[in-house]
Amino acid sequence: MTQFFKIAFALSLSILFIACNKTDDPIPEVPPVPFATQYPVDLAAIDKYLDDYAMTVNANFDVTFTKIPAGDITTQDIKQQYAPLYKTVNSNGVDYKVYYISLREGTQKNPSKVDSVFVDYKGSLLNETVFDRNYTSPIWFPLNGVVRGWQEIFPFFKSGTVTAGATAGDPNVYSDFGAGVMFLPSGLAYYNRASTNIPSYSPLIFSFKLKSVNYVDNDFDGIDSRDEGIDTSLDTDGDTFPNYFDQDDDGDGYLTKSEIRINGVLPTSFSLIKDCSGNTTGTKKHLDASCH
Ligand SMILES: [Ca+2]
Ligand SMILES: [Ca+2]
Ligand SMILES: [Ca+2]
Repeated sequence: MTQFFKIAFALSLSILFIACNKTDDPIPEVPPVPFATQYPVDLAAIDKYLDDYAMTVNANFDVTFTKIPAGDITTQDIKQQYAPLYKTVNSNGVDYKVYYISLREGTQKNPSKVDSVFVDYKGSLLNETVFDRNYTSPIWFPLNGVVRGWQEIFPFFKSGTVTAGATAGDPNVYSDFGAGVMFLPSGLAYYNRASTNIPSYSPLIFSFKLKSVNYVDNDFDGIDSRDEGIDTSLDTDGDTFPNYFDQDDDGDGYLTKSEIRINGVLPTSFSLIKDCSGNTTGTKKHLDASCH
């Protein structure tokens, strides 16, 4: 890996740190409690919320939560309405159960955990406080620059189709996009870092609409990060820089970007990259140190 990309890698980590701490009015951190101590508290609170609240979804996939009055035994709670799925996420030595609801999967591009997503979303606390809402004009976020829970859940969804507005200057029209809800334990959100609207150790609820996805090529080697073993931090040459942050993946001294070119042109998809025999079925050239 070149010195430039070692610097770029370090820089990206510092950007991530800043993004994780972006708050309008930071409040001093409280000492962190052990993650394994806080997690069962959060999970119990989330489970109770799913039992105590009902959820309504309108035609635009805007989500509203309503507390079921005591004594009301006819209104279905969220578990009964939607049977939330969950993903187990290991972080800081804890296996977190992360509930999510798929209202619609979407049809087009699904992001990896480092790609950028263009989303409408609403964030709320379990006490009904809405701490952030953007349901009308989507915003771009790099998934490696926001809370961990987003990285884990957005890959289950896809964007939809985009068409230009009827008249020049009209906003794009998005249809068939993915839409869902996630319920994050605080250990996969801001944990002990409080902000004006989010107290320390707050589980967070996000409802979202995934309007668009941009595939990211973190090391500019011509291969999207999602095709470079992002989930396993694959490191072919074992130099401690994962392939998606390494310009010479197999460490043979030849840049990936030059190894994968076909007649001088970068292939348009990972599957088209050649192996040493000129086929596409064997070990790709940029992952095979014995050829270039
Ligand atoms: Ca790349
Ligand atoms: Ca490497
Ligand atoms: Ca190489």
